[in-house]
Amino acid sequence: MDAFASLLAFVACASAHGGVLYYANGGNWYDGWQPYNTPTGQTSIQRPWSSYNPIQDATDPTIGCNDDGTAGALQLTATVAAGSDITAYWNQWPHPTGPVMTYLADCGGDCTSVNSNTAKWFKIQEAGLINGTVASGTWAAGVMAAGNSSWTTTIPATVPSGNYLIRFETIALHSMPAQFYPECAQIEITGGGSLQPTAAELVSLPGAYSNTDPGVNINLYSEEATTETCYQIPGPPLYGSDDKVATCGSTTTTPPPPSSTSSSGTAPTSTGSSGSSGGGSIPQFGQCGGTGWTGSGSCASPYTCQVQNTYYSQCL
Ligand SMILES: *[C@@H]1O[C@H](CO)[C@@H](O)[C@H](O)[C@H]1NC(C)=O
Ligand SMILES: *[C@@H]1O[C@H](CO)[C@@H](O)[C@H](O)[C@H]1NC(C)=O
Ligand SMILES: [Cu+2]
Repeated sequence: MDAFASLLAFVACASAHGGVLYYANGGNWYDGWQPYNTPTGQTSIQRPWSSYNPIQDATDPTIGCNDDGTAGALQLTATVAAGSDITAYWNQWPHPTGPVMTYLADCGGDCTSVNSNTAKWFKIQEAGLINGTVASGTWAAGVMAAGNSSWTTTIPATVPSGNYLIRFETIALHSMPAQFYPECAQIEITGGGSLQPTAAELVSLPGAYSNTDPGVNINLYSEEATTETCYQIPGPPLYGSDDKVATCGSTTTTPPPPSSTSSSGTAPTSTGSSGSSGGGSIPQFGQCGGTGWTGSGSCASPYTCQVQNTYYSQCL
């Protein structure tokens, strides 16, 4: 291949993958990291990342934040209210098949000195197969691609205030091995609650995923995929959840059984209008209920408020 052809191949390859370029929260707009500009002088809330290319090993040392784990030279931190929405804007997202997840890790102080490979992560949002079959259904990554290549997550109102790394991730399943696209930013959460993640909810990255996880080692073109409607999202149980919830399309998302012991008598302050139909304004994947949730309204049509766990209901 001559130099020009290999340059073309490089450009085509780069444009076929991606990463987060901007964030928005509470009316503020934050530049992300620009991997193909010089790092010198770049200020961003995002942790520097070097490549649009995917990570294709679930145990890769860069799977935490698509980097060596360290902060940028001029690293910024965004102040984000608990209970507010934060949106990550990716480049034109080309891979519509796979889950989207969001994690937090408490830095225990300023995140800038924290290596993400030593962080303990908990998952605050996840969406996998939205409807249909593994072979031909709609996936969260497809919703992201169709939604201006952006993904919005509500910072749970129950999360304690403090400095956190936030990690948006999508896993592209169109080829094998699966392609991981993790992206991290530094935030300070204010006005938070008092619900610490449990030991079972806290994981390391690398550590939380294995190449044999059913949600990682998956062939979308197999015979079974044409009838399979469940997909097991990799990683730990969702924050506030006692059990892992399989996503089998929105119609079969099953809430964990009510636990009289874990709620210790305190009824959730709001559970949203579980199962009731749209008409409101909360978008797909937006929070619509759960302990400590103080928002109002109902899901935008055609979504319904589905209980994920005691602490979190979302519009699906
Ligand atoms: C599947 O979900 C997508 C995204 O929410 C939606 O646009 C589509 O109409 C749904 N398809 C079916 C068959 O329900
Ligand atoms: C779509 O995303 C871009 C950033 O990639 C942003 O500048 C633009 O405002 C977004 N458009 C809408 C309608 O949200
Ligand atoms: Cu790609």
